[in-house]
Amino acid sequence: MPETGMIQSTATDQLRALQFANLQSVIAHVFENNAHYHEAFAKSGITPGDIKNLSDIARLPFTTKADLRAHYPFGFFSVPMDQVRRIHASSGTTGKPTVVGYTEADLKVWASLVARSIQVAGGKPGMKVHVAYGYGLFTGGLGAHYGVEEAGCTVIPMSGGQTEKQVQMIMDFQPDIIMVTPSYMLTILDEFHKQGLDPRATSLKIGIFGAEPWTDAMRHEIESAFGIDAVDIYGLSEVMGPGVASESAIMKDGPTIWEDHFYPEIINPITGAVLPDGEIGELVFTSLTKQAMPVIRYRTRDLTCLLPGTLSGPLGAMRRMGRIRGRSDDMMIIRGVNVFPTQIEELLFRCPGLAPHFLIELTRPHRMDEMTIKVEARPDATDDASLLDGKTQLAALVKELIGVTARVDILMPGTLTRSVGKVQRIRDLRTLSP
Ligand code: DLL
Repeated sequence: MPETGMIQSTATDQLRALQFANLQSVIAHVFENNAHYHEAFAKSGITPGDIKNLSDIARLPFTTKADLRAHYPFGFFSVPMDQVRRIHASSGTTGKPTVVGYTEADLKVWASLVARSIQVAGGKPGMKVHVAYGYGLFTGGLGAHYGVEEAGCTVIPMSGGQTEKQVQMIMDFQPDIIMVTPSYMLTILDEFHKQGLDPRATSLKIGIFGAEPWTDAMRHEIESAFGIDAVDIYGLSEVMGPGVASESAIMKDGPTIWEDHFYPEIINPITGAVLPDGEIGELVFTSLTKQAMPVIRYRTRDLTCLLPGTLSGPLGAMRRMGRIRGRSDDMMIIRGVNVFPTQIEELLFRCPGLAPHFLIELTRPHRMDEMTIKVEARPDATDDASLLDGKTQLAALVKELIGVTARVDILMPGTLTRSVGKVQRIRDLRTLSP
């Protein structure tokens, strides 16, 4: 009997060999069929033949969102339009959306990877899955949808919004699994309370949450409120959509990247240098099997690290990613200190009486950045003294653990606008401040 370590290293070798073979074909494909890459490779003095092993990937130029936008709408496709079966788009905060396309084979791979994600989350054929990610140009709804079918489950294509109806469908259709953003799950939780229903008494067993950064503290909040297992699913439109990486319900130790289809790297966001596994930096992906719109070294702007695989069987050779701390776009620099909304989220769960509904307001009243955390009181926290404690404690924790001074405003329950999809945690009023 070979030792487990030996099996693992064989599986890793096989995975690396598969990745390299697919990398070579994808590079040849984009060099021939994508004007942007043809030019970008030529500029870097590289031809597909120069890529002789996986680490040569570091010689290839990066791709950014700006590159995709420059070819809006369909100029980044690497196949003729008549081979594109579906289009999605991600609406950035400003300007034109980023458009992505899929061939029939791409859609099959996508469905199979979402199905794999559902399986590692504990989903079994025959289960019912309530999909509350938005349907439409956003990849969340339809991406989840076809994966549910591929997993042999029954899909309930609810989409986002109509929160009252979400609750009714959960009560009446008795789903086993829900797929939704974590922030919208909290909105659904409010609705359960509003209707006087017990969220722990539903048929739900598993929640597959993603599309926005969230913390382990939020995981515990959702798990205990609904009595379910909550796992993390990661993805981005430019690379595929939901299901680029997903977390096992047994391990709950961060999403495993489906490395048979996507090659991950972590780079120093400033120098572009590749960082070793375990170090935090910007996540970069290269498509290994995409046809319609492969991306080479796509800079996600998501900050995380790569960790060793922990799944059993052949999937165990695939690495995990740490929880996303945030996107570089969401990083606030308060008097020289880098702060992410997830850091605030983590801390507010430690404070008595504070609800997980918060908004960070940035102002610049005296030419100095100031941060105000507006956070709601929990509906059951009516006692002024404990709320004052929560407020003082949050400000103290933020000062001690993040190193910035924040003002904390406690709001009445229900004051902040609720999310129906991706939540917006920052309101930047700095340009408006005198
Ligand atoms: O949000 C795809 C998706 C849908 C993933 C449903 C998971 C579930 P985009 O709209 O292109 O695609 O946004 C991608 O969302 O670069 C991250 O910043 C963030 N994101 C996605 N999943 C996670 C996650 C979809 N699990 C951007 N944790 C990504 C943290 C996430 N951030």
